Amino acid sequence: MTPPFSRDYDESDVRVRPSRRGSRPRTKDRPAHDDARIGQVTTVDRGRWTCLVDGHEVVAMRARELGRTSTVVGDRVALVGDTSGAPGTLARIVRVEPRTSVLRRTADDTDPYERVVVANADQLAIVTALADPEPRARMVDRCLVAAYDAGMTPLLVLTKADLADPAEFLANYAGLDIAHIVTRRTPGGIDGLDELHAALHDRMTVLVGHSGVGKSTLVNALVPGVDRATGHVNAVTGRGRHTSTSAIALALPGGGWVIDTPGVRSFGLAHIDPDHIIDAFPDLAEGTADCPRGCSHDEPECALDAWVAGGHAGPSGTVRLASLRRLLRNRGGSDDTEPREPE
Ligand SMILES: Nc1nc2c(ncn2[C@@H]2O[C@H](COP(=O)(O)OP(=O)(O)OP(=O)(O)O)[C@@H](O)[C@H]2O)c(=O)[nH]1
Ligand SMILES: [Mg+2]
Repeated sequence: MTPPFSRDYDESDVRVRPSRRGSRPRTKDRPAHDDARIGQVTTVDRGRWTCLVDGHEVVAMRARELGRTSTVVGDRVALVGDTSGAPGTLARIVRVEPRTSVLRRTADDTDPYERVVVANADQLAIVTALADPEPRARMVDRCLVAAYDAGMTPLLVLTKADLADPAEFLANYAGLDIAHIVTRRTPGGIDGLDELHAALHDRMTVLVGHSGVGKSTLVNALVPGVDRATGHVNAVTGRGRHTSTSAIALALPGGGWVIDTPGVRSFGLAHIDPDHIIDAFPDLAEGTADCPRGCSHDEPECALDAWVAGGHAGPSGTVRLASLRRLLRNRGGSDDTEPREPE
């Protein structure tokens, strides 16, 4: 139970009771909140939303009038009430501004309940350790699908190159135009940070990946003064410990945002439209004009084979088509991509 708390009432608490025969739907009676201040949600914890408003943190609750719309990290929100951010104060979120992107995932592919992980991010950094835990191409593929579906730019971040060579794993992505960065721990810190800083500059980037791949370690190195907890990977099972439990957006010193998220077991992808994925392959998308209606693009009648054979997609067309089909296939099916316990 949340303890009751007192707060000042203001004009936004006034509710107009619609008459029984009134024709105006109740939702139209909402106050306009012209006095609201705009903030950005940086983290959510037990029914409290922390928002950054003009450079200071304001803790807020959601107003009842928001109904069932979710409010997640990255959302831009309108706040009323006490927005001073002074200790013990609580503002109210009365509106969620239109989102430029939403990253969704489900617990698994059959889960009808989609969760919005983060709003308004424009880059998805898929963080994968080259060892400890072992890299999983299937997990990366599924994150790529989620990025394409959300209209976000994917970025591959391969960590722990001090433990294994990246070449073999990178070969899986040769056919895709995905930027990648390799980082490794050295006695002096983390190598590859300058490249990572450059790739994140002025963007809103969300880090996703299995537990233990080093997301929080990177965030600690990128943002001065931040001290996210990091956890060891179990030597026997190869699993991380799910150290981070909530997402947090942190401002990067040179401009831009990085969002650390808790490790996920898998990236469930219910309800993804194959055409969204194909749109991310402009050299191939054009070739689907001759496909039969409702083509899965992974069947004998698919026009893409002829398109590629005709050289329309350039010399790397064959590899790219194979990569596209792998993504389309990995969209469905069961998914337990996290390392399994030894039998
Ligand atoms: N050898 C090596 N270890 C690393 C590297 N980066 C991180 N680690 C270690 O990997 C372990 C897990 O790191 P975290 O940063 O907690 O991983 P995370 O992805 O945030 O994990 P969750 O919060 O559980 O999702 C820690 O013991 C880190 O010290 C690296 O480049 N090389
Ligand atoms: Mg973490």
